[in-house]
Amino acid sequence: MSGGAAGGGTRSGNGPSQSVSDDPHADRQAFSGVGIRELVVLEVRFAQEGSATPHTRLAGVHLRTFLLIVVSAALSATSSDDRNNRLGSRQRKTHFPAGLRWPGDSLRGSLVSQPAGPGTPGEADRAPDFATLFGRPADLTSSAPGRVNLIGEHTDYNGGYVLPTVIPQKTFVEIARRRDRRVSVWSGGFPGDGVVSYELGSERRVGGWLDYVQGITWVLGGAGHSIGGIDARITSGVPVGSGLSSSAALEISLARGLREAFGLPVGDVPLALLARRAENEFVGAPVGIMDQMACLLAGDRHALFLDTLSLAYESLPLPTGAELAVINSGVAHNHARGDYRTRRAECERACALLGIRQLRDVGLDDLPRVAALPEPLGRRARHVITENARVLMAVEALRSADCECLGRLFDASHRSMRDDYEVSVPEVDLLVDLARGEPRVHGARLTGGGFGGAIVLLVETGHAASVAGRVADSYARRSGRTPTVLVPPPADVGA
Ligand code: GAF
Repeated sequence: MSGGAAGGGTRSGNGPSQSVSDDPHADRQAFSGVGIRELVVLEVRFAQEGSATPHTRLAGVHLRTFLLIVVSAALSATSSDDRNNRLGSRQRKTHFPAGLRWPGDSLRGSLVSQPAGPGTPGEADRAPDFATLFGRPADLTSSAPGRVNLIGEHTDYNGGYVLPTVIPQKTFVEIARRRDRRVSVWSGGFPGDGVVSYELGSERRVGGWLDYVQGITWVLGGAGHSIGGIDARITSGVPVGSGLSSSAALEISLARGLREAFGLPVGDVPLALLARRAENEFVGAPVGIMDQMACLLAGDRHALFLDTLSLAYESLPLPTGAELAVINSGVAHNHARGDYRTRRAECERACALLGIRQLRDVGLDDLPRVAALPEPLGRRARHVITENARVLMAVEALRSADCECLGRLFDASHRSMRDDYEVSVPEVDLLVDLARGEPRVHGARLTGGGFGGAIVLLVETGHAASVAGRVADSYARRSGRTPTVLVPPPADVGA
């Protein structure tokens, strides 16, 4: 399975390089188990309906897998009500000031340099190094990877389940402490901007890439963490506008670097929550918690099974029988149009009509009630409910190394995102169709927020690079777009 290490960093300066602590499971919490009710209902529904609908075809999952699901759920289940009561009080409500504009791809598309490789600080050859920019060496280098979500899309802001892993491409932030409270930053995505500066405590949204940096210093200061000024140099290989979490990779690499530079007593999960808060409240993007948690905690060759309500998580090894491939469609998602915000608002409206707090509170047996919602709310809610069930099934497929089942879940997830949640675009559908036409592909789906971006494929081991290359070539011919194979990373292709 291709994939990069969880982001961490090295410390430099006068002495030899030092490792910045990046154990992705340092403050791991036990995963609390899944609700048996949803799983039994899912099984019954499949038994009743066979493969009559796209949502039951998700499913072409065989009986053995179902029995495994039910038995393992029975062993670890907590009652749905108990779980909701226990977790409900921990959920924070975030308010988004009216009129805030989404940061948009004007930022996301140019935040970091595109062509950087997976294992280097990602700089273009002629990019100035830290010493050239700031006249002294950096104290430390911090990093965080991008992420690819295997399944569980648009579930995180509904209190649901997600299953991301990391990609090899990373964002790097080199940092040197200053004696004053000035923050001076250079970004490889905006070399023409030169070094941009502001004072700690005077952060103001400017509608550009600097907002992500300001958001992190703003949220740390607001939470009472004592930081001083820094010089910082940002480079990245995480492609922007591709649904692979370039924003969170920047937030987390910077937050992690500041934690190290100033010895901040903040654990990984609180740091992820602060980074999400920076994006929600300073940048103005109403994202969920998946990306920050994945960039901080997901590990190489492992999927992070995350309950976004309790923030309990578990690291699950990816099966050795299959590899991932990730292909960027070359269609940059454009959340500036507000599509993501619209979907989130539709979910909230569905909840209001159903009389529930969030879509996590309903399961597959509520689908008849959900179907009575006005369009498109019924389909939006159906996606979230069935996607949550698919994540739980995917977890069981991972546990039993059932790649065929996992692939079918990928396919079903894509259909649900395309038809019910309507976050795909024709180019991405074409990529998925081409991938599905490959005999060694178990499944393929749009990954990330959608409206463009990348697809993730589950491919028989040993064939990811060749399959991805063929799919990308065929897509380029038919769409006129320029796709990029990100996983396996270029260095691995043909190896
Ligand atoms: C974006 C958001 F940032 C995530 O929180 C998540 O909602 C995702 O879209 C969709 O699953 O990446």
